[in-house]
Amino acid sequence: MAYETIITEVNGKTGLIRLNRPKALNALNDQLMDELGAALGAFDSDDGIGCIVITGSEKAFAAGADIGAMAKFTYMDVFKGEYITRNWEQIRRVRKPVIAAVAGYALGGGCELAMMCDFIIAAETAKFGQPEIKLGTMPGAGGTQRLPRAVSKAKAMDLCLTARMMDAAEAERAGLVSRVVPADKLMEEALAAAATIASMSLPSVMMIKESINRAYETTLAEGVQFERRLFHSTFATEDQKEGMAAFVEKRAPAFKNQ
Ligand code: CO8
Repeated sequence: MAYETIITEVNGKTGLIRLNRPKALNALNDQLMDELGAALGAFDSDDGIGCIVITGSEKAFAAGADIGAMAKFTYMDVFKGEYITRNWEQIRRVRKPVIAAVAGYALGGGCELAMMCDFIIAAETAKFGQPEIKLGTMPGAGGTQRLPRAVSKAKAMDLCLTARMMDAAEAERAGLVSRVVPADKLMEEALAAAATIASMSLPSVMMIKESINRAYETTLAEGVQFERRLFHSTFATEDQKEGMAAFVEKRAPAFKNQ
């Protein structure tokens, strides 16, 4: 499929998606979200891919939903048409890990998109914020829900109510991003992390992602039980036999993703 608002490439076993609306700082419109959903779905069902990276440009991961496109919408337009939300669920359905490599602005829907990924690696230039309040609206793709889970209620309130931006160092201290790297090392670092993940046993990778995400949806006792059942099921895989045999034999494992 030919895309107009994103660029996709395959880097070893990593599927790379670059948001590409540079003149609008990668503002997220329906076309971009549809193409992003299609690209994620294609990489997720490609046996040759073990991890996915989403990135933007040096200046912006994404500066939010496209304000120009939204400006004139009525309540019924957004309610009935499911403006921009229609393909967001596709991101949550991806079963392989998705890393957000963020440089520059990740604002509004851009911050929400980054938070829907499994973890965020940030360049020192990254700036995160939920400035929708300045537009007379509010976050609509998880900002008021995922941000407090990631950074605490206090910081989420501060960011959503004042619209101030948080730099990469503050985002790392707050737990929103897993690592901060120099801007010129961002893609190297993100692709190396993705390659490491893609070298592991894919069934284990998918089960770990599913299990960590379950922690946000259930009680501790239920979550631990869920984890235990998945842990047990890894003993039905060839990769568990191979991984443990390789350790005992002091050699590198050769996983078959089975
Ligand atoms: N939408 C559309 N166009 C944008 C957006 C945007 N979100 N952000 C920037 N642009 C455009 C600008 O209009 C400008 O275009 P042009 O050159 O044609 O005038 C171009 O990108 C460059 O932007 P600036 O000249 O403003 O660049 P600066 O470096 O001066 O400023 C900022 C950069 C600070 C990022 C500034 O552009 C800005 O504040 N942008 C808006 C940020 C914002 O408010 N984001 C939240 C949007 S609302 C939202 O995301 C709701 C999500 C809901 C999800 C789903 C709901 C159902």
